[in-house]
Amino acid sequence: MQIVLLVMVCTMEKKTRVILALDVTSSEEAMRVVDAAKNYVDAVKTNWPLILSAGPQIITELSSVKPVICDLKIADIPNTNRLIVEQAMKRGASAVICHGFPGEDSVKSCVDAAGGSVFVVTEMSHPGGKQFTAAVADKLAAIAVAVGARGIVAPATRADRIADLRRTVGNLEIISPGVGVQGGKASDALRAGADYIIVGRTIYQSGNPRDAARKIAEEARSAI
Ligand code: BMP
Repeated sequence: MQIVLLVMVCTMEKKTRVILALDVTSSEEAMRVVDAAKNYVDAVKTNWPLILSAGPQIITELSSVKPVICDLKIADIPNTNRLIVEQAMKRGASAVICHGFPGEDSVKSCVDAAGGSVFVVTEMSHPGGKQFTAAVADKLAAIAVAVGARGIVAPATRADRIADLRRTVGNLEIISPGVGVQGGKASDALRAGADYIIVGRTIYQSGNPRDAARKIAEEARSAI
């Protein structure tokens, strides 16, 4: 499993720049959407709706098709964070997403357990993201740098903030949700400095996930 894990971590391509947010609630639907969209996405992000409905083995199933980012938004004390990350990595996750607000020691615990492959949430993309996370986003990004995380999550709904946060994180990876239904544009986010955009409903709720993913990948390609 250790060897498989290393291979998956190393092979998240930077080709389409699209990460599919697979917030569906059955394994059948998940595999249908990922199979349709797989040629137009570099990775799949899975979150609680799918993990709770399909069971944690869905991480392993999906990882046979694409690298899987486990978006568990981990936010606990260091020991509990470590235990959560170990379970996700054991099942084939290529990366995990954690919150930074529990503090540097908690984020570092995730980084150690994931072999570095951790994205730290900064300013969140929804309107409420401005209420608390916006004010501390630069500090959260600085924690990601300090502990050697792989990257950060930054809002496509506020592309100017991606540009600000890029100045803080240097060459760490920026993955950016909020494209499509939330109002952000793939091209704006990438031009502002995102490495990847994260797209969910615009793909999985469309009647044709393959075409929807292709269109976003084309927009991404034209922006870089
Ligand atoms: P959608 O494209 O359907 O809006 O999905 C966006 C995905 O990104 C969801 O899985 C959501 O949990 C996640 N996300 C987000 O929208 N904003 C953030 O600030 C952080 C996220 O992880």
